[in-house]
Amino acid sequence: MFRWKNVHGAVGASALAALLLSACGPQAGEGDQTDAALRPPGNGNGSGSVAELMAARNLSEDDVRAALATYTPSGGRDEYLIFASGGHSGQIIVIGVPSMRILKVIAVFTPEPWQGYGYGDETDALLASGARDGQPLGWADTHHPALSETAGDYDGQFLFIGDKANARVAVVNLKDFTTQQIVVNPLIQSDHGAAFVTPNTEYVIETSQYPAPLDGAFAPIEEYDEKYRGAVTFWKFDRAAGRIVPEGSFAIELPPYMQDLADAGKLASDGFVFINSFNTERAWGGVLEGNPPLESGASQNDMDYLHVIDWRKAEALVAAGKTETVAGMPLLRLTTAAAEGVLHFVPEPKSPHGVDVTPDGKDIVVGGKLDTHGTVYSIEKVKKLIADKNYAGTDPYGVPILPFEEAIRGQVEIGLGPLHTVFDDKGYAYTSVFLESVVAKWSLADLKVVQKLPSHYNVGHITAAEGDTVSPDGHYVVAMNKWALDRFNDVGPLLPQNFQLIDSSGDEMRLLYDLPIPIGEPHYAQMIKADKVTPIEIYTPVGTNALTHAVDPNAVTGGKEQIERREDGVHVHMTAVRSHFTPDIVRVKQGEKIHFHITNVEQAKDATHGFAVGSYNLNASIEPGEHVNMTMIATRPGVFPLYCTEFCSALHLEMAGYLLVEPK
Ligand code: K7E
Ligand code: CUA
Repeated sequence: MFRWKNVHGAVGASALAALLLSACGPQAGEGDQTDAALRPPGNGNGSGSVAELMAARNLSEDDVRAALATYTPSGGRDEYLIFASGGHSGQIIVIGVPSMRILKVIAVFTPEPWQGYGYGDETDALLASGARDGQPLGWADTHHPALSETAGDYDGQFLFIGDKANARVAVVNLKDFTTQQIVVNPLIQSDHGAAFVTPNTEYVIETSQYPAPLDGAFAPIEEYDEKYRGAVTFWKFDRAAGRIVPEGSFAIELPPYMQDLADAGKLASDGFVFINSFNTERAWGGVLEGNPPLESGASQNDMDYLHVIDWRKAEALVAAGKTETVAGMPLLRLTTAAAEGVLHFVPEPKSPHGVDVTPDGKDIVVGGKLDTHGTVYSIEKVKKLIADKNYAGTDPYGVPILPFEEAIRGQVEIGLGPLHTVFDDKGYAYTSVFLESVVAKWSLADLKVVQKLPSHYNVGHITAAEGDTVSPDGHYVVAMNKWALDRFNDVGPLLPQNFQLIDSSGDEMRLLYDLPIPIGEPHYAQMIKADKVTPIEIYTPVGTNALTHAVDPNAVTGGKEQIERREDGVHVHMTAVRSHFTPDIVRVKQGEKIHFHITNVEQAKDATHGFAVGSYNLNASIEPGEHVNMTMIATRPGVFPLYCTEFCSALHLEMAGYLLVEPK
């Protein structure tokens, strides 16, 4: 009846488990627990026996088993961390596994008030650096986070994420979980195959989605075939500096197909990048003009093209100066890429979506979307076809096409709408099947499905423990569901997304937990062993700027606080410590510019202070040892309380002062 060995987390020997085994008989509730039957744990039931609690809440043994596999006592730590895209919020969500507790929201492309992100000089400038052609952007459509890798393994140092709507990529430092950089791609107007990294994080890959003229210029849509293009950008990453270096980056021009997801080869396929495409029909809509809508125009062909890119060869051509500079970016032209063997196509069934390289790098799995198969390409075969120049033809842009049948190892019949695939340590792949709302587990060796687990509902991406590395852990899979329907209390017409934690350690997948995500649609996430990430606990030395990770030139030490009038305005050199600001009274004249330089001089973990001036949109979060700079112009006269916004001590409410703006 029980299969404790399938439950990850070693609960079998616990006293609670023993009690459960003795206390409860067989239960009916296999599989889904319907919400209508659940009763809250209150009403004194929590003090009864486990059997009584189960009966009172109508919990099955499966429910209790799942609870034991995820419950993390107070003070307990999680074994894995998920870094999930925050979708439309433009942020990143950090989630502990197996508890599924949300641990942090990392502010990336949008302001985050609690962290004071977007309310001070440095983070204002960082967000402003993400403007496109001077247009400030108030949101992002974040899709794919990518952890930095060393030798194909997550190394826990950096995190990257792409913004589909505005073709941007951001760099997050996992030393303090803060965003360091936003780069705007000058060549393309939207991206999707972003961010993905090469096995040693030499490059962060960003591929366009919707074709447009590459120089950002206008061209009539009727000139789509001639003037519209896609591109893949290889952003050079300088690990020591923790920054993308635009000067060392390059791009490759691609035909005006809609390039979709990307993955970097590793081990056997090291040196390659694979990018899916759809709309090789080059349809562009125009429903009022007598054209078919894009969705049908783009779905005519039985095959689209998997792009196989030899990035080391491209790198060598760039070094040899075989590029043109377009929009400030060295660009390898399509004709050069095709002629020099940088770019090859392999047909792929019909409007594919996910492309995922297996842990050994030998196979590339493509999800069919409008096909029921997962197609498994063999890099060995692909390499041989390329070496032999064994082509089935060329596309209209002269790109050689490899013969489909000779490039694949086989196909696996998965179901309706396979999208994304992740891997475990036992030779299994897990594919999200959108239309069928299941996670399909299949064997890489014989390409046979062994189990389908219902998801709730419409699973999009899927992530696995260390799943994109050369050595996945195999413990957990998370289905990232687009629809939640009947899973949670109703909260109006816009429902949360639903992350479902699945135990994948045993022979059969088991559903453990549902986590609603209420801030956007997180397309993708990566899951890393928690002990690989070793963030700092406080900023040291005192006065460190979180953006530069160096002592700020304006850092203030105790005893050196002062208010100084300079040519460029009033400089307030301030310290924060439990429970006062020094200075606490700031007197200025209407119209003066004020520069606040505030150092939290504390070195105690978690001793954060906030700093706010109401009515002036000033808001900082100053972590222990951190220094922030904020600028304002005292346009309106009056008396403005300034105060600490974090309940930092018993005398937190007294951690306050005044900004006095005297009328002219
Ligand atoms: Cu499938 Cu942007 Cu990876 Cu959405 S994408 S799910
Ligand atoms: Cu410092 Cu409240």
